[in-house]
Amino acid sequence: MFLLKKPCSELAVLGLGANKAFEKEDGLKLSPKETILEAVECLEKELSSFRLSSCYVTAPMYYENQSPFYNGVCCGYYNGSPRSLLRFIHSVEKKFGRNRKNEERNGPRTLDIDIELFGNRVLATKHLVIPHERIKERAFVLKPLLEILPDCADVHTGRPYREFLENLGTLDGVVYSVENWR
Ligand code: PH2
Ligand code: MG
Ligand code: MG
Repeated sequence: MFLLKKPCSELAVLGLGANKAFEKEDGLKLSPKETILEAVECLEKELSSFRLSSCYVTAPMYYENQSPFYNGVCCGYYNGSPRSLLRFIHSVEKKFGRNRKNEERNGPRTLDIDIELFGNRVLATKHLVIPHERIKERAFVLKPLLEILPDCADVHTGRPYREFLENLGTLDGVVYSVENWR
């Protein structure tokens, strides 16, 4: 009798962001939007029933003196641990020019992928906090998140994320536009 390992897919929700062009090794330049789209092709291979929000052009938060961000949220079922998902995400960021050693905190980047949610899990380690600790203050995450998961709720309080978005008030000057990816 063999013990079959139980498949343990959980719905992973990822935040995507970019505001700096990425020059590939062959000299081809990708706009932030193109970079996210190419990264999505990598993510799609690891996440089943994959879904992607529209593309949101947003005002930079925290460090305001930089180009607008292209943001989106994607989700899909991931068969592995949050830690292994994080390792995978880091490999994708690196493939698209991310170099954590020489970048400013909250500054310009070719690609940023954050784990926002991982099923109903709550996790707080040095390298990974789930749900993402800043999700509730970020319209650039909440708005696309609610587009693909309208009833999604905070695991700590049970409050729907739509209430947190409402609490942020007007999105004028925060979300500049909503676009198609292609
Ligand atoms: N990411 C940051 C800092 N500020 N602002 C917006 N609008 N979108 C982002 O993705 C973003 C940001 C650091 O990761
Ligand atoms: Mg990040
Ligand atoms: Mg981030």
